[in-house]
Amino acid sequence: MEIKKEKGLIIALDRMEPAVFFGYLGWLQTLKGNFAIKIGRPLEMVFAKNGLNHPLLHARDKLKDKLPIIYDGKIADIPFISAQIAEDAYEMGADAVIMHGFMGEDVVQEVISLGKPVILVVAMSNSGSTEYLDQVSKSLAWMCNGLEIEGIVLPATRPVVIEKIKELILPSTFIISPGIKAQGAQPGDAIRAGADYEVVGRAITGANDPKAAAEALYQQILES
Ligand code: O7M
Repeated sequence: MEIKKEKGLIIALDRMEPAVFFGYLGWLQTLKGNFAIKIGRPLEMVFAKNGLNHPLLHARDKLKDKLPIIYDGKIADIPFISAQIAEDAYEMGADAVIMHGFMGEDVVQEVISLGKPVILVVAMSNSGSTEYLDQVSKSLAWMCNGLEIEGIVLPATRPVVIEKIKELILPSTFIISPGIKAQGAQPGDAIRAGADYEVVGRAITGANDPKAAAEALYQQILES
């Protein structure tokens, strides 16, 4: 499914027991609004460890045409390998893949040549992002403008970075922003700074009622 450029919530399905994930696949189908899910290495590891099929395959079975499925491999390898990883993710049901840009335009171009949506990491939510990655964030944003990048990742923990980079990107590029609650930002912080989506993991997966937590966060996003 297409990831729209409008306010929404991306639920990060990180490390959790397979049975819990299967439960999520049930209630995720019933969400009303602009939601997406993100699956990456933590869940891949859990499923492999338990001898199960890749979580993307399970997500595709239950959620295809219900909400976008994003593969967060934070891909960063040579062009040949990066494109292979992305290709497998798309084949297993990913509607978009997340990759790094610091490897250079050749890698990004090779993944884009698969003809499917790509989201590029431009700055990250951890404080260490300022040591190296932030120093090339502007260049990464400019690179996106010359390529068919659908969306970029910017930190909710540093809204000023969202404001500054947003000025440099094409109006059609969506911004997804993690760092809410568990990492210190408040719901709505990133949206007010110009992000389209907030990405939330533990504040949902650690809640007593994850579905209610997701719906409440989504409401806060809409009101921001
Ligand atoms: O809400 P949390 O802190 O439990 O989870 C945040 C999720 O966002 C988790 O899946 C991280 O891998 C991801 N993330 C960050 O926390 N910071 C970043 O800078 C980038 C990401 C991310 O999703 O990158 C694509």
